[in-house]
Amino acid sequence: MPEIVHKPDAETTEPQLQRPPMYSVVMLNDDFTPMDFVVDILVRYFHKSEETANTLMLQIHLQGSAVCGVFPRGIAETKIHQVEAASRSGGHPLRCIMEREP
Ligand code: NFA
Repeated sequence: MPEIVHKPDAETTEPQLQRPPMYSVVMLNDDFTPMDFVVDILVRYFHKSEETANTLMLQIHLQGSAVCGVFPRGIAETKIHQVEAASRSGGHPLRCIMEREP
């Protein structure tokens, strides 16, 4: 009976030299967006607990900005779009930027 010898797949034998570039989504403070609205955004789009969202919102308020999450480029772009679309719908100027990680 002929023996079937499986050749290992390239992806399991080749060293992985590159990871996808990652981007921080940074939320910016402003003087107008209500604190409760920011907390709701952090819970809905960044999956923070109510308590973590409150702490993060205060950090943005007091320090000017904070990282809400780190994602591959397409996911980071989508988060920013979702946050800004929800904010404009609510009549608020809340903004996020993305920063490439080292
Ligand atoms: N600075 C805003 C206020 O006093 C609250 C805020 C927090 C806005 C975080 C944007 C980001 N209502």
